[in-house]
Amino acid sequence: MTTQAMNTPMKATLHRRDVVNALLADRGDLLVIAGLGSTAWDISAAGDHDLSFPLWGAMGSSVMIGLGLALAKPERRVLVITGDGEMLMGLGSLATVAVQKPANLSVIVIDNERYGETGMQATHTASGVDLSQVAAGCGFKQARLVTDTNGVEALRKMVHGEPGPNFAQVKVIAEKIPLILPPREGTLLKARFRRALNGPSADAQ
Ligand SMILES: Cc1ncc(C[n+]2csc(CCOP(=O)(O)OP(=O)(O)O)c2C)c(N)n1
Ligand SMILES: [Mg+2]
Repeated sequence: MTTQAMNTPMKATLHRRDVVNALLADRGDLLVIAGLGSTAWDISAAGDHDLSFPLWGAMGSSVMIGLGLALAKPERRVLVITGDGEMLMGLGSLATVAVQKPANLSVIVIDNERYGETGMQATHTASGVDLSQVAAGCGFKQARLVTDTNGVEALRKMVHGEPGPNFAQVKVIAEKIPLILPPREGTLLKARFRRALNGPSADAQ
């Protein structure tokens, strides 16, 4: 288990769109779930994709959805990208993932220390709650705190190949950026994801 403790407050330097673009470059057949709000816009800005499932609601559930997918498709790599607010709402899911031990699942929290989507109110990570330590304490195989581009590059390797469950909290600048919306319709998002994953026969299910 590797952890990097955050002992002193630091000023974030990473831009969230750069982080997500880097993480999703050459994504191959990676399955991607995004939490509601800004991370859903971020993965859309990186390029809408049939194997992306951006949540429009269900706050606090992204990790559980990723866990179900990872258990159902153990031969595929699964990435959950979500916000600190969304993660804080579903903290218990980290314990469940650690108990289930899906080796193919990575969870990456884009941590702007704000509920960005609803007006930049401070979240508990702004007061020092360290999500990577929570994940480590639950029993994730890896739990990292990432603050620079080298760390982001290393995450690509983690997401695509390193045995998990893996967790990373990436500190990003709290900035308002243009919305890039994915398709709005849940039925469409579900159907295209299932078809891309399971082939045309998925339509009948
Ligand atoms: C149950 C529930 N509570 C509150 C909201 C309103 N809401 C939508 S997005 C969001 C903030 C998300 O913050 P975070 O996950 O940190 O994402 P950010 O936009 O900061 O990247 C909130 C409070 C909601 N959609 N559902
Ligand atoms: Mg946030």
